[in-house]
Amino acid sequence: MGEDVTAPPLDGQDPLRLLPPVEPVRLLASDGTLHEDEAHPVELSDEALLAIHRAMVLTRRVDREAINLQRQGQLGVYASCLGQEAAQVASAWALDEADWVFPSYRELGSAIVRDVDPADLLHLFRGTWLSNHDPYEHRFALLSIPIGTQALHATGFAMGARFDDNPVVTMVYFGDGGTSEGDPHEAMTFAGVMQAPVVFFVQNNRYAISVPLDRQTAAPTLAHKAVGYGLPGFRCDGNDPLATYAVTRRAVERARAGKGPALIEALTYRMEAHTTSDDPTRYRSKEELEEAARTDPIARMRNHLRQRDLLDDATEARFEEEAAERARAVREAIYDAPHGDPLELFDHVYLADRADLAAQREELRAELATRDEEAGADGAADPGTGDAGGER
Ligand SMILES: Cc1ncc(C[n+]2csc(CCOP(=O)(O)OP(=O)(O)O)c2C)c(N)n1
Repeated sequence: MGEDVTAPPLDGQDPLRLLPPVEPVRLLASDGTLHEDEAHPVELSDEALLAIHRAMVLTRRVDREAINLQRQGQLGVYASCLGQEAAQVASAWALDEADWVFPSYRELGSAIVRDVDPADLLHLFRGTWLSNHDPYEHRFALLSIPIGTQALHATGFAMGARFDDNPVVTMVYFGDGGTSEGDPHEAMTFAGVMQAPVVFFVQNNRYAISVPLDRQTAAPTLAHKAVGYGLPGFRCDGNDPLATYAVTRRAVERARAGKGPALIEALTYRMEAHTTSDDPTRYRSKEELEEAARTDPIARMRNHLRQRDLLDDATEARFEEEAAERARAVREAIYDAPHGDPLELFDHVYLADRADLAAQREELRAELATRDEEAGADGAADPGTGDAGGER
């Protein structure tokens, strides 16, 4: 009692230093013109700029192929990243090779930057396996479907690295909806207290399935939430690859220098459905979509590279052809890929056996045996149909 409750924090620093400017950092106008900003230097070579564009083109082409594969019954479901290519590719580009990425289910673009074979990720959506890539080889963790859980993994990993004096930074992706979940809240609280070298990268794509941002939070912006955890908040135009890179690189560098975690809000737009199971026409208008198409990140980067004479017709055609070739390879790897034994699911949950899991395993085994018997009785089993839902 009697204490001045308005006293500044004990370290005497002004807490307002953590507040993000409300205007997001934007360096490329939608026609591709660069407006340089001394506070956000881009520092990317011409080769790197072209490589970022190439990765975005590749992401878009493979994303389209994944949707097609789902439509043909080869994937159970797929979560498209159409429109979010810059947010994903440019942010992943800001990491060093030894740094780690903790993705949600939508980060095809970041996976491509980490050289993960997209087909390896799509096995999860087919239900053949949990994912095929080696997380250690690519420093890219397995996709996380439960919203926001990966924020805890990234924070724990970053704390571990810090205890080991290993200069690794982790970056975790989650959506605007994820900011309402408990796990990112706990992760950011912990990261702030422990000064873990983790960058929380929120792709604000305006929707959590059908829930728009204004039904998600009453905060002025998502980046403002950072202050409550003692983290600096940053905002960038997530459809501007140069701004996204510059802002993320700064956050990564300060984390590596021991200055602690940060929260970045990248403003973007999910141009496809939430997943292939969703019908977005029920909650957003054609006009809104047309407006969003005008901020297309790939068109913006293409215009920029054209303006600087870094991209010509031949290079563009080569990027498109390479992307088509990769999409063909993904199709070949996924089409009719044999499903594993569903019972293997239980083998990788805990190191030691557990009675509850053993009971669930037995329940599934019995159910599958009954299904096989029924299928055998009416001759309906046809493992060659390619139906990802029915086939095991
Ligand atoms: C813990 C948990 N609750 C609910 C769901 C169902 N669910 C899947 S995606 C989603 C919305 C997520 O929205 P957002 O975090 O904005 O990410 P986006 O899908 O837009 O990339 C929900 C509620 C889930 N996967 N996990």
